[in-house]
Amino acid sequence: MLIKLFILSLACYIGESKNRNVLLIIADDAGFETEVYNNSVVHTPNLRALAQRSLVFSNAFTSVSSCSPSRSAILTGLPQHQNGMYGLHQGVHHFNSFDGVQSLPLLLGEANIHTGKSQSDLFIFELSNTHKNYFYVIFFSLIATGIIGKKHVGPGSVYPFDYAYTEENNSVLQVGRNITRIKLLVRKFFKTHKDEAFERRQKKEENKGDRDSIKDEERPFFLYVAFHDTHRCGHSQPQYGAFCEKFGNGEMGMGRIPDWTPEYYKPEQVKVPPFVPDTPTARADLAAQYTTVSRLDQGIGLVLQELRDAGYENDTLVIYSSDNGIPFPNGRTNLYHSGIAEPMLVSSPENRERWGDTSQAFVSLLDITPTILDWFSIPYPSYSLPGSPTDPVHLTGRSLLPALVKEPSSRHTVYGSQSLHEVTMYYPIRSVHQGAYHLLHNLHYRMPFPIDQDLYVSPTFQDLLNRTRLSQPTHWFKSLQQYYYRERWELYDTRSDPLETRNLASDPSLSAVLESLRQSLQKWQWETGDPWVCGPDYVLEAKLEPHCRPLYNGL
Ligand SMILES: [Ca+2]
Repeated sequence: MLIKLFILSLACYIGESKNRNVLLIIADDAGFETEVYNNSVVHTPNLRALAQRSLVFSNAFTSVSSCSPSRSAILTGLPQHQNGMYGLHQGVHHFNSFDGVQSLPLLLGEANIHTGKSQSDLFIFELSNTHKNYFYVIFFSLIATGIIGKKHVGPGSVYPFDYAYTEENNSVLQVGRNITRIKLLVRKFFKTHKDEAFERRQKKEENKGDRDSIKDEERPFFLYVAFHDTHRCGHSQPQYGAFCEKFGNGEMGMGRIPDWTPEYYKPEQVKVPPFVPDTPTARADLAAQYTTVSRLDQGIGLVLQELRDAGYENDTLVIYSSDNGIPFPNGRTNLYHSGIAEPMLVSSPENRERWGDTSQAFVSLLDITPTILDWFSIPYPSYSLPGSPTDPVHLTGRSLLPALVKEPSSRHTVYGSQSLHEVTMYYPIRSVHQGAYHLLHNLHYRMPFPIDQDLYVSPTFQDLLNRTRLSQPTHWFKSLQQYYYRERWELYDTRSDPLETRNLASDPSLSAVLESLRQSLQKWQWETGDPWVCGPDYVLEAKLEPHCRPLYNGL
């Protein structure tokens, strides 16, 4: 009888949620290998279906081309130099955001406090014993937060989630690549969410006896599904192939992911991005990546089906993007276009006007936090951080919600900021991309550009190294020497030169453009409390009135 009642109550919830929810799906190192961005080879029907319900951004960029820094920027709206996550979080790299950072999960989790809506989310019940009544006050955050997959940020106090299945308490392969497990974890999140609402409704009925006051006990939710696909895996689990494309494919020793139908591609089929060497080795590498894309795409399909089955599809803002460029030379860890351009789909059930459209607006992953706060109508709090202790932090990103209604006319600029990837990879770069022009400032340009361990052992990079060493044709658009040693200022006209091969920084006809971009970049650096704002030829004296003092070091 009780079970029947429970099922009946749950059934009542399905389809009647009145909340606004968010599902944020972030892929790992994924790029434009999808039908959504006109790759006609790789088969991604689930992303294509999501795109039909989304505004598709063709000029979306990460502010930093490295995992943890990018994930921290996604979850805080602050660039890495401002939130403190200068490099990778795990192992010896050991980077963390500043303790005082007000991240998205923190703001959503404490939304009752910040919005003053505590009355909607606090209930009191009393238990009597023989002597006196005890009053228990139970606080629930206004918005339930969940993470499934790769977290890769810290400290835990800055990035708290109510429901967490990540590499911190599970195998990252299981929670980030096993799409059946991910599906079941999403299902469990929704069930836990509904069960909690059911319990709250019951408690209110028991303790208040006022049926009219029982409205919607279900909290809104923010669910962050962070796939580990399509990251490489030759560095960490080489037994599963260069992209873990064999993990769970059913072959001997690979295990089997029941919901995954692997799709295989021949090296001669793949579309080689123009910044990747066109060699048999790189093609085989890309074919493996495509197989992993099929797992990501099918995983996204499963997650969206769970959302639909739980009755949330028409109440949930869905955002899909990736954290950084694809793990090929000139991609991840670079602020070149190939390292920062990201897929970005935003699907709002409330704004269907532009479903299936493409936006040319320049948008940033720094816009994700303001977008989600806007969706939940939560204001950004006033506080300061170590980079600018006397100035309150403000978000330089902007909500994407207005773009879902009308193509914006004022989005032409995005900024980039990279400091490290691995702890040994110090190579600070700042950049601004405005309309056709992309300006990069390589602060320590006299050092060789560093290479991460994961890329180093990749088939494509090993092939490039060997061909260079043996003086064979590399079939790459630049030499390794050019890749390692860069000019201090790089200015590209990305419309006439999308591959960014002709540095126009010393072109006298563009001196006004260069100066204007330098000023914009520096203004953003000051606004975001960038400790690198004066480098490499000046020193930031930050006390009292922060300003740059000259070093006379000849730069
Ligand atoms: Ca990544």
